[in-house]
Amino acid sequence: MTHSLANAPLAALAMAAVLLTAAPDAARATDAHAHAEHPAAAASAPAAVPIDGVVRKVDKGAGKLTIWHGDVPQLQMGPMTMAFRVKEAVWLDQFKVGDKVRFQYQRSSGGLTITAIEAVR
Ligand SMILES: [Cu+2]
Repeated sequence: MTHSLANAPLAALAMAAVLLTAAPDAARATDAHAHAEHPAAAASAPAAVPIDGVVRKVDKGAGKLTIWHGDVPQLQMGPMTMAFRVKEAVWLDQFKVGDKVRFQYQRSSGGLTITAIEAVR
């Protein structure tokens, strides 16, 4: 069967390509958290980790909430302030500067988007 012989190297090449593409993300995930670029760990894993934070800014024009959060070991993040898009625009009205919140976010090509958020007392 010449077919299987010809296909085997192709499959190997495809596998290598997948590994090569995946490698940079995997490498970055082990890096210490850099403030400028959010950790790849948050991108590759569905960010279902609830994060406690405090609203620092509400930007209705940009449709963004800026939130400070403390240490999040699961996402390899130390305390920092981050700006997020919001899944529901109404959240920009519901939350104000100084509110304590618990939220979850996802990373996509459009940036970081809060997918769930609730007030915390
Ligand atoms: Cu962060």
